[in-house]
Formats: sequence, C-alpha cells, structure tokens
Amino acid sequence: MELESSCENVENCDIKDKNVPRTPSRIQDEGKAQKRSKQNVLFETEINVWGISKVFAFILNVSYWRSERDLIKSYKNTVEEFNQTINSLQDSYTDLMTEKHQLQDNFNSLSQKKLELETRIKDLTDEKDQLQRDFDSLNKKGTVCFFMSTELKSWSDCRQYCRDRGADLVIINTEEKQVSLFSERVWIGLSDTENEGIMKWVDNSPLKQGFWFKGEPNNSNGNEDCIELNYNREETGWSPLNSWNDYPCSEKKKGICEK
Ligand code: 2F8
Ligand code: CA
Repeated sequence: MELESSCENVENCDIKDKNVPRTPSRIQDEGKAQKRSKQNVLFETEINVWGISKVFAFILNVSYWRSERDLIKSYKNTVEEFNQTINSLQDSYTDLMTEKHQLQDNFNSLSQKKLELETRIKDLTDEKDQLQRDFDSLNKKGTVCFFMSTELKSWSDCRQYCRDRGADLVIINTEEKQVSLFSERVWIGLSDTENEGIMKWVDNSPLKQGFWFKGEPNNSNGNEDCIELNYNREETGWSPLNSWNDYPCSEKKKGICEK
C-alpha cells in the first residue's frame, strides 16, 4: 500500500526508491504499479480528450446557435423588407390603375371628339366641293359685273360709256336682278326706239317680263322711247318690282352697265 501511494507515477517511484534493493517481488510490484500508472494516464488522457471534445462541441454549438440566430434575424429583416416592397408595389399598382382609368376616360372622350371632327370635316368638305362646283359653273357662264356711269348722259351716251368699257346697259330679266339694282333713277338697256311699242333689249332680245310703274309705259308727249329704272311717285304706290318708266331718250341720267 505504501508503494501504491508513493508511486503515483513511474518517475517518482524511481526517485524515492532509488536506494531500496530491488527484489523480484519488488520488481513485480513496480511492474504492476507501472502498469496501473499507465492505465491511469490513459484514463486521464481519455477524460481530457472527452472534456476537450465536449468543450469544442459546446463552442461549435454556441457558434452554430449564433449563426442560426443571425440567420433568423437576417431572414426576419428580409421578410420585413419584402413586405414593405410588396406594400409599396401595391400602392404603386393602385395609383397606376387610377391613372390608367383616367387615361382611358380621356382616350374615350378624345375618340368621340375625333369622330365628331371627322364628321364635321366631311360636311365641310362636301360643302366646299359644292361651292367649288357652283364657282366653276359661274366661271363657265362668265363673271358678271355692274357699274354705274359717273356723269349724267343721254340714253345713247350712257350706252356708249358702257361699251367703251367692254360692257353695255344692263338687261333685267329676273326679279332678283330687278330688286338688287333698285337704287336711284338710271337708264337701263331697254328701248322701243326702232318700233314704237315694241320694247327690245340692247342684245336685241324682246322684253318678256316688265317691272313697270303703274300706268307706264305711256309714251308721254309721244317721245318716250327709253326706259329708266326707279321711277318714284310715292303717292301712287311705288315699289321695287314696279318702278320702270319710259322717258325721253335725250334726258340726262346715269346708266347701269353690265359686263
Ligand atoms: O316727265 C315725264 C314723265 O311725266 C310724268 O311723270 C311725272 C308721267 N307720269 C304720268 O303721266 C302719270 C311720266 O309717265 C312721264 O314719263
Ligand atoms: Ca312715261
């Protein structure tokens, strides 16, 4: 027992028992002791390895938990950011849909206006084409121009005045023309100079419709062969469609020329 307690390891045994004589039983004991000592060393080494491995395992666990915790935290942040992004996208989508509806309304309104304008353009184009046709038709007939002599002249001198300007005294063959020329007392292109009572226009065409003043033509004093327009005696009911009078051709008046 003393040996066991004093020889916990081989080196100590060697030092303490240096002067003790080495008998066979002692050698045997020392062998046993050395064997036990080696077993103890192995046992302690195993314990140490086991402990160190446990510590390493613990450290590994801790770092694993920490990385897990960081991962979860990071995941939570990512989820939060993702939710914020979704909310933001949802708001943007709602705004865009509202804008889209407004644009659709504007588009519909503009389409309607476009249709109306196209219809209006078509109407105006038709009207323009009709006016162009009327204009061309009038051009074929020739442009009509009226003008009045500036001085008072006899019927013949007035006619000459017109002819000097490429025109002649006016021929009135419609109510519209009669009404439109209604102004002052002037010579027109009608006379019965050649044959009394047979009225002729300056182009030698016969009179078909006259716009005479009441009681005219009367060839007063037997020498009224030229016709004036707008003879006016208010007390006898003068009017635009009843205003012609035969009058002495030598009397001086203005005349209406037609070109
Ligand atoms: O001066 C000629 C003119 O004289 C009269 O009018 C003022 C005659 N009217 C009547 O007799 C009703 C005109 O016929 C005539 O031309
Ligand atoms: Ca007369």
